[in-house]
Amino acid sequence: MSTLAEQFRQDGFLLIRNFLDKSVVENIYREAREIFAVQIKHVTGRTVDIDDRDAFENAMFEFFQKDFTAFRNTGVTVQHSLSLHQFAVSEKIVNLLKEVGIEQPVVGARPAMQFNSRFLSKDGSKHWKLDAHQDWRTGQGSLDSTVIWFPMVDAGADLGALQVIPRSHTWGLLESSTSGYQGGITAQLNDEDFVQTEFQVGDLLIFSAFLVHQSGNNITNNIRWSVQLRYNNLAEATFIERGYPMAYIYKPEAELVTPNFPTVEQLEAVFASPTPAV
Ligand SMILES: O=C(O)CCC(=O)C(=O)O
Ligand SMILES: [Fe+2]
Repeated sequence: MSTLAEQFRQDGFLLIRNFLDKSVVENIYREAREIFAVQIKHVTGRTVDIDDRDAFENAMFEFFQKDFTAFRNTGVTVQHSLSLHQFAVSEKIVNLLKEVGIEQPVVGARPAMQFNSRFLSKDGSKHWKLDAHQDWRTGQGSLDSTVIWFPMVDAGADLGALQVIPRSHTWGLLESSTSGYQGGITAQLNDEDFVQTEFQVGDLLIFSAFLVHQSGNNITNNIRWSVQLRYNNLAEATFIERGYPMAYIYKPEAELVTPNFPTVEQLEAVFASPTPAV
């Protein structure tokens, strides 16, 4: 057995240095900011330089304050970006999954991105970071279900990079206050068992969906931009036996999001010209 797979099975995670092409990460990060910039302009009236980190992130905070619904929807839209999805099924990632023993990977959930900052939380709530949890509880996929996590900016303890408990993937599914993302493990955990991970752009963390982990504490004024990818193994026996359960529920809104929209005139305008103005 390869040593990489051995170490992964033993520790429940691997932090692989300089694994990702920086330009690929930068591209996903850039597309995310470009998408946000459109709504920042729309909501705040500001044209922001996406390469001026502090100015851009201050505009993010202002956008969050001014229109929480648009902010949340834009955050979800960012998770649908083409660069992120392309990356999530890229050869590099698929090969890594196979290398750690996921023989037949399948996407477990939509690729996700997080924008962690206390300035992106309502009423001083803790909702911008996640308490100790195991991703398996939300995904409920194959027993070797695997998560990939990496920041798109250099991230250490101050920016609140992920904290993990090595080898906790063998502890079983721990009691938790909810199967959703808010709340967390209610079983007794020792703070000192958590290891603070630290990343340069290009480093990647891959871990078992049973590994206990939590968000670090971002004490900076910047946003911790990170990506989470989840996979199951189609070849894993209990996953087959359980009929490939899919616990992530993905469904349309029951009501029209924008009442009385669109008008016939708006549609006519869209379809009128053979070369629509962009
Ligand atoms: O990025 C984080 O701080 C936590 C992410 C995480 O654990 C998750 O999305 O399941
Ligand atoms: Fe998680």
